[in-house]
Amino acid sequence: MNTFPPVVLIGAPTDIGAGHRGASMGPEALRVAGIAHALKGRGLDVIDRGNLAGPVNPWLPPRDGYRHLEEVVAWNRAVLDAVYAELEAGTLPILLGGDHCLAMGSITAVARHCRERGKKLRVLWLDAHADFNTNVITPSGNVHGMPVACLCGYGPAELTHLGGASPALQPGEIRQIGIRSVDPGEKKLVHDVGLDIYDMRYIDEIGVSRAMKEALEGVDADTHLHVSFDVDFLDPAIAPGVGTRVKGGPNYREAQLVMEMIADTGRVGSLDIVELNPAFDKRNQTAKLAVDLVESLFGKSTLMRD
Ligand code: 4U7
Ligand code: MN
Ligand code: MN
Ligand code: MN
Repeated sequence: MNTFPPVVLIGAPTDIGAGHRGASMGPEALRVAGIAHALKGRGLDVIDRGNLAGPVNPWLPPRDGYRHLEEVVAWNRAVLDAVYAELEAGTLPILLGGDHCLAMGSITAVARHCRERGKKLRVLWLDAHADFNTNVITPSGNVHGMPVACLCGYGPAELTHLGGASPALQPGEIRQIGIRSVDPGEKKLVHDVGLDIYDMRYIDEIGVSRAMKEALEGVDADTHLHVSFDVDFLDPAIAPGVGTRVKGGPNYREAQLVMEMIADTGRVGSLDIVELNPAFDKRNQTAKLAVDLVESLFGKSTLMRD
């Protein structure tokens, strides 16, 4: 028997923060890959709320180190309101992105919810990238490379104060897993901030199992676990459908083990699935893989282990 509340799918079809077009097709690709059916197969109640609306992508060059800042803010406000409403209603929101800038809205909502309920928050950031750039150090101006920095209070007021108070998140509340691409300025900033990063070198040395045990340390009955799953976390050999491929990511079994160990905590309260880009995919294989992994995240496993 699962102990999950009803899960709610919220599509955010935009690539407003990305450097390639196409993540806007992510929500539909995940639906076509059968995400609702798969979750129902886990015994969950699933409600698909359809897609949020927001500004079109004007596809302009960066201004003051940000591309499309105004549109990024509009999309994140919509995400924040939608995710917060679900948490208030006691459901488990799954954000179908969309690019990773949208995690600012979802995590700001989750953080506000946790503060109000006196719950502990732990964010697991599964990604090839640290997403800790600012407008000064960014090599691209793309805001999907900045959400963690903004959540921790480093960024423009429009984004750092999305939910009112800033920072939305303390660096100590987040664990990054699978990281293997960090830009030069970003490297110094994550070091200075003291971000807890389980990069691929560390995972290679100690293995997924030990790394995940460490990343999940301190998660207890009072903890809300938010998983922000950037699909480029996965090795591009198994997940080509992303805009920013970085070789040397987790293989199929390693990724499954990550999800299975998160599931074992029983504390998953919200999820982002972002950066899926069907324009780069082959026969929707990356979307299907993401759905397969999400099944594990919600407790699918080969054997009964309790
Ligand atoms: B994603 C990058 F320079 N760091 O800032 C940047 F390598 O959400 C990539 O993790 C950011 O996919 C990738 O543009 C953002 C680049
Ligand atoms: Mn990312
Ligand atoms: Mn990434
Ligand atoms: Mn990306």
